[in-house]
Amino acid sequence: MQEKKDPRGDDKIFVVGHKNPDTDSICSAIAYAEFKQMDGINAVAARAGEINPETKFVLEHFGAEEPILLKSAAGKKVILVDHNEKSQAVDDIAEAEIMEIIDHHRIGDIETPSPIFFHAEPVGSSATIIADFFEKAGKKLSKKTAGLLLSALLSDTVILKSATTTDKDKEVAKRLASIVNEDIESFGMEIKKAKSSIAGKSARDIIKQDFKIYDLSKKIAVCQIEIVDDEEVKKMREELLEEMEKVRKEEQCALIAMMVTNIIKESTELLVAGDESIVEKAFGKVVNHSIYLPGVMSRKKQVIPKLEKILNK
Ligand SMILES: [Mn+2]
Repeated sequence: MQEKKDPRGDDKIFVVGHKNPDTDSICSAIAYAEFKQMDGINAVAARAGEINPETKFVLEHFGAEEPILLKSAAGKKVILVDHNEKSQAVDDIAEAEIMEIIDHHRIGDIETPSPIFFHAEPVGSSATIIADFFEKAGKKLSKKTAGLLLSALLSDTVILKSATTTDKDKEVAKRLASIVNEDIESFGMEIKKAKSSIAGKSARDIIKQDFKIYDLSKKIAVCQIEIVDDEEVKKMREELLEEMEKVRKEEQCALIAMMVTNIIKESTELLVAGDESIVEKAFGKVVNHSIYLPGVMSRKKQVIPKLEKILNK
C-alpha cells in the first residue's frame, strides 16, 4: 500500500550531490546543509551512492560523519549540489521537489515546474561556491567544515592544477587553508594519494568509482581515475578494457572512455571501449584502445566539450 505524504508535514530538505559521489559532492552537501541549518532550515546532508576512498580519508581526517544514503528522491524536497543532469542525479529525481541547485558544471537537463534558486558558476569546485556563500553571508566556517571544503576544492582542481582552476579557487583555497592550518600543496598530495591507490580494487570498482553518463545524441560515459604512478594501471589494462566493454553494454552506451590521469605528469591516457570513431573525431587516432592526451586533466573542460561537439543533439 502506498503511503500518502502530507505535503506540509515533512519539511526536511535533503542536500545531495551526484551519483558515484566524489569528495566535492559529499563535502559540498555537508557544508551546504550546515549553511542552510544556520538559517533555521531543516536541511540534511545526503549522498547518492557509496563513499570513495579519498572521501573516506577526508571525512576521517576532519572527524566528519558520512551523509545519509538517499536511495530515492521520490516525494522528497532536495537541493542538488555539484550536478544538474538527470542522468547523474539520485534515483526518481523526476518525482522530487527540487528546491535549489548549486553547481559548477555545464547546464544540463533538469527542469522544474516553478522558479528556484539556481546558482551555477564556472569555478573549479562546488565547494568554492559554497565557501564563498559563507564568506558573503558573514557566516563563520568551523575548522571541520573549512577542512571539508578545502579537500573538495583541492580534489576537484587536482591541487589547483586543473584547467578548471580559477583565481577565485586559489583565493578561497588560501582562505580555507589558513582556517584549517594546512599547507595546500602537501595536504593536496595527501588527499590525492588516498584517491590514487587502485591496489586491491576490482576493475569494475575502478570504472564505477567516478563514472558519469552523458545523454548526448548518443549515450556515452566518461569515467576518471587519478594515479601518481603509471605502473598501477598498466598491469590491469586488459582487465579494465574487458570490464569497460561489459559495463558499456549494461548501460547501453555507445562509448565508455576512461580517463587515466597522471597528476604528476599532468596528462591523461584515454582508454576507450565501444565506438572509437567518436574519440578519434574529437582527439585523434586511437591505437590499441588508447590515446595519450598530454596536458589534459579535466573531464568537464577538456574532454566533455570535445565529445559534445561531435555528438551534439
Ligand atoms: Mn565538483
